[in-house]
Amino acid sequence: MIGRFWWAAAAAAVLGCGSYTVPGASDGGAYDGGTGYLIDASSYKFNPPVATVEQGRTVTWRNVDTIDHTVTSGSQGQPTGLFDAIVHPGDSFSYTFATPGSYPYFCRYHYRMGMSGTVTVPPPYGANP
Ligand SMILES: [Cu+2]
Repeated sequence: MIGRFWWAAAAAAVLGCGSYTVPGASDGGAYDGGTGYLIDASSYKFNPPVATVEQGRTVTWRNVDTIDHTVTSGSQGQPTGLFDAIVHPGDSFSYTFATPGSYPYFCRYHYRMGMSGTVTVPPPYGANP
């Protein structure tokens, strides 16, 4: 009974009413007013470095820095080939996450300095894990 109630509460929180109150909203990131989620690249960091977004959301990485960065899927300098973009200062790169999963990414130039992050897309409510 307790477990059942918890899931009902979680579903209500995810579905919400009107404005989105998904877990991603509390991790320092921001929705762009539409269906997108924003991550800023600056000072050799992605902010927020850990983001949780709903399936089907588009994440836009903005380079708000004065130097080039890349948004490259993979980790530890090993690209997976899912996405890989050089983003110049003032530019942005967007990717739509259609499939649940954990998506680590890094900057090719600065990953050794810790410039990396992860986008997590939880399975939709009701799906079998
Ligand atoms: Cu970089």
